[in-house]
Amino acid sequence: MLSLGKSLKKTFSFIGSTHSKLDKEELEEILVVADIEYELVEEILEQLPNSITKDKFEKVMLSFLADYKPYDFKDTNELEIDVIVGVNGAGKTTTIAKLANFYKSKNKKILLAAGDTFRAAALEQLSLWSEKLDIPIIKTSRGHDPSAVAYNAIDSAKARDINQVLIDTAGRLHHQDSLARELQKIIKTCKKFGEDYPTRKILVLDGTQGTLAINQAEKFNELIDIDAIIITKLDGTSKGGAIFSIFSRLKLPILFLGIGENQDDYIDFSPEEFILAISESIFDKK
Ligand SMILES: Nc1nc2c(ncn2[C@@H]2O[C@H](COP(=O)(O)OP(=O)(O)OP(=O)(O)O)[C@@H](O)[C@H]2O)c(=O)[nH]1
Ligand SMILES: [Mg+2]
Repeated sequence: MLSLGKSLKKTFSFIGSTHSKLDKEELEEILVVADIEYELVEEILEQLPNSITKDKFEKVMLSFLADYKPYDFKDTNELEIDVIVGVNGAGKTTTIAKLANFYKSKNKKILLAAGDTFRAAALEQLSLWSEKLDIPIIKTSRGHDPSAVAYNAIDSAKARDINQVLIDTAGRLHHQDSLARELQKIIKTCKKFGEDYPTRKILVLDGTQGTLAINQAEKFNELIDIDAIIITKLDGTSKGGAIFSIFSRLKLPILFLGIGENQDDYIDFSPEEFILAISESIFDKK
């Protein structure tokens, strides 16, 4: 598996050569171009002296992690349900393939649920992953109620000794309000099965969207209380700085980062490593 620093090379490649010291203005420019939210950049700079070294920079950046808690995956054989949400094109369906791959490596038995009944192609896309990964899928025809798909999937998982259900959802409907209602209904349906079957709500964000992704995260969080985030497309962006805003501002755990279109194109995320990767791109090695 690639290291976080290597995978994020593109993100910070604009910095060019590294420095031994920077003044505030120089650092401000670098952080803003990397797409760290401006208010956060100001907060970071406030805590730094005018002549900034690698050590001082790292110390201040790490202080933003105080309340960050990584997601605690319990090693369990009980049935768990993941509902994957996010705006259209964020990478939900591809991320389901990655999650399925991840759970497979933990010897879980998985079932996919094609809860994006809005787009005909969505059904086909998830069916292709189901074939490729050799994982069963529950689907219905286009336009049908996605909550019914979720219900059938969980019901069938209980009967078939399956311990992980992954539910795909639509990113767009005719109206924004109807999408909100649809997602809430899907989650309510999952919860009908009771506390013994925990439902995780995982938000997929497109890493190339930079700070826009933060607004999306706030909206989804208000709507359905997000449990964890996955950020995709970090293989092709220079806006990875938004990740810093996401974990330091929202305090939501980041499960992993997507770095490509295949089922194994993901890397573990550690905020400490992420901060060190930024720092190594900016400052000379000691
Ligand atoms: N380079 C790159 N491409 C990705 C990544 N994740 C997803 N994609 C691509 O982004 C496009 C959209 O991904 P989907 O998984 O279809 O996104 P979605 O959120 O399911 O989209 P809708 O179903 O339309 O809402 C596809 O072409 C994916 O192959 C990633 O980590 N890196
Ligand atoms: Mg999709």
